[in-house]
Amino acid sequence: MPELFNAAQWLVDRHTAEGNGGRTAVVTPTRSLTYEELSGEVRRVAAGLRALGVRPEERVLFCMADDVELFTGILAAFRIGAVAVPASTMLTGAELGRLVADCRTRVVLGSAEFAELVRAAVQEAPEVQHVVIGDEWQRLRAAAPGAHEEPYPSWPDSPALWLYTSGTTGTPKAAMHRHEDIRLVAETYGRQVLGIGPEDRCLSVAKLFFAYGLGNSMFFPLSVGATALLEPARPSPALFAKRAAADRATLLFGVPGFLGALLAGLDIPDDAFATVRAGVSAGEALPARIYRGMRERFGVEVLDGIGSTEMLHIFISNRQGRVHPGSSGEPVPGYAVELRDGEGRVVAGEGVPGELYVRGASAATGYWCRADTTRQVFLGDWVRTGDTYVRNGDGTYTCMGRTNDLLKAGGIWVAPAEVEERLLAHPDVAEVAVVGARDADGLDKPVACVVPRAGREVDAEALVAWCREGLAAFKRPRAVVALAELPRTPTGKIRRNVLREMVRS
Ligand code: 3SK
Repeated sequence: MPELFNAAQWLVDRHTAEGNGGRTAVVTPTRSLTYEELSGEVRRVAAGLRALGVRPEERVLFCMADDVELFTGILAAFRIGAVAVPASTMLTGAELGRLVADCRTRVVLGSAEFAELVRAAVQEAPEVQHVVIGDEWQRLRAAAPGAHEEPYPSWPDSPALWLYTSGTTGTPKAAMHRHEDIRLVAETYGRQVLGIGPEDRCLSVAKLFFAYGLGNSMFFPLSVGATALLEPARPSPALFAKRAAADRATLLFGVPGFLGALLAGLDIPDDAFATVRAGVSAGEALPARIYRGMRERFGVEVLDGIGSTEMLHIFISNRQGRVHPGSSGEPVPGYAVELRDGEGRVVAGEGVPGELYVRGASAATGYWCRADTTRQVFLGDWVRTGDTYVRNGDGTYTCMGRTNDLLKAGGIWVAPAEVEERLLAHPDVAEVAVVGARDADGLDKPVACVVPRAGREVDAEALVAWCREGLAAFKRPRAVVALAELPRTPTGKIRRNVLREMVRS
């Protein structure tokens, strides 16, 4: 039999066993927990989940704010051998309902502020038997004896975590990760790139329901007995700057749009990030202007990198003191990358574009119940990213955009087809194509190119409001362009490259 490995034991209990239980594990705006306290809390929640009948390998879905409850809930699921499914709090009820139904969870946990969203979602998922919302959490954590129970004897390959992504291909699907993947990303990117140590204090704009946020705020700090600074609220630049200063953040994890907003914030003191020893950016390529601005104004060197939900975290990254501005950097130790042409042949040479493939042990085992998509994305040891890259002369890699039509807005995947479907349901819309338009910083924003129905007009504001009503807000088009017709190929395909050029100018 393989050795046993339980990620919760490794991330939490180990520190107390090694005599470091008194160190601070988590700080929120209202409370803080030592490792010993965190361990006790995780055990209580674990016992509560067991009392609900959650069995090893069963999914538990969380739609919760970044706070002690979500933090301990995810760790408790690992502890009892169940599968944590942290879901986005930014979805509509119907969107969340599809995830709840897809993962076939019987237990859904929600924070009070997302009660309405969770209640709407579970309407769509008849298999759900227990919904724990807001104050009911106190009953869950207090009800069950068994806090003394040992962690579930999981193996390194046991399933631990499912993360829904629309990346690579359109509809959301769960990338399935093992207990071992958590240790791997902490030891590769966390230790070998960030050099994270027990004195670090990690503050992340990305929430725990993103792979990026979960690494930043849980796996990396807990793997070395460091401190996670959790922020339950939506992170505005002013709030983030205040938290960073008040809680002496040493590692600051952002996305390009947010770092750009920090730079634009005239009310943010230049010394707000004086305690920060390194910044990190992921989600989309960091424009060189923002990299330089962060260094010049705040004295923060931001390490841009690219990761994916499929690989669990960042696998190409810049290094401290060796940043190539505008690039994603070099492969992280433990990962290999290749650029391939449309036929899957490796392309060599500086500046030759190709689709980025990555190989590394933290790759997901596949997508839950998506055999076809799994076969398209996970090719033996290699994983297709869907991003086009070039290799630079110094061994770094630069992103050229998406290989397919998907785009990222604010670092979050948006499937144009989903936005188009919503717009096509509007009575004024005959045809539509959603494409990414680059702003002045080179960041993509979804733009809807709309052909109105005969006798109707395109009312941009009304169409954006229509999207806001039926879709998560981040998916809404940031602009609407009226067209008499969509440009098409002779075989009738929309020429999205033409539209992209059109909306760019
Ligand atoms: O989008 C990214 O670059 C990313 C980074 C780290 C972990 C997960 C993701 C999707």
